[in-house]
Amino acid sequence: MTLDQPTLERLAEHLETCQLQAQDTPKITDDHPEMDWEDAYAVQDLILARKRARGARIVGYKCGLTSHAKMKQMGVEEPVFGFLVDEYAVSEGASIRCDALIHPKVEPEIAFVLKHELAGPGCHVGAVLAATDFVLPGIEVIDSRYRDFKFDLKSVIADNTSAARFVVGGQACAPQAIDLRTCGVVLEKNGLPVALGAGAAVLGHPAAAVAALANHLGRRGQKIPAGALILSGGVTEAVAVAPGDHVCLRIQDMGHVSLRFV
Ligand code: OOG
Ligand code: MG
Repeated sequence: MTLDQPTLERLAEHLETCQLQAQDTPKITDDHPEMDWEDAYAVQDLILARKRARGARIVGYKCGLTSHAKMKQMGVEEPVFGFLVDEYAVSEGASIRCDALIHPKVEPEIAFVLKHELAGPGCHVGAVLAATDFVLPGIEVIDSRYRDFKFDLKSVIADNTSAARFVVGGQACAPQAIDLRTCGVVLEKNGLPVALGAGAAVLGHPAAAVAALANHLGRRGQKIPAGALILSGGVTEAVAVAPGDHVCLRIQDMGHVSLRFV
């Protein structure tokens, strides 16, 4: 840790206020170049603490920058992890107000729901599949609080990895019933396919992203609890959306889920 507690708390307040007021900010490492990884996750934890103090409930976790398409799009090389709270969840087919967001983008993801807890270190794809109750399609709406989505890894971790909204839906499937590597992923905007991929784009197998999350939490003395929902990371690059857009994610053998932006 290089930053003191008052600075960490000030940064958490600043980033969460930017989220709640839909205002952008320069990346925080501009003013704090000495910030380290622990500081970055400490700011994220303090944002979660602020939300919990107002009654928010944690519903799960997200993995980010787990595909080459996303790493290339954002110019970074390592996965990052964030939390999901109930205020981010929207229902299938919901209309999302763009005026509550800065510059939203959508990502096609495979969501996991666990029936057993997962603990790292040493968590692997097999352990994830054994602990998974079902998988289902999920659209993540990301909205970096940083101007023009320009950030480095530490800044984006502090900003809870751009988390803003998510929806899951379609067909819940047992993980053994589907080949999560070869399943086709089609993201449509206004009826046209705008991004295409397959599950293997995410670290070779989306369950590997969940294992990486369990190992990350294990290093911090935490586990993924039973019942948690995990977004395993965008399969393709993220696609910008604007009022009037309708977005539909189709995943082979897993049905579809959609959202509207107003
Ligand atoms: C960071 C969040 C990335 C994903 O699925 O890769 C992410 C960002 O690109 O703003 O959620
Ligand atoms: Mg994502």
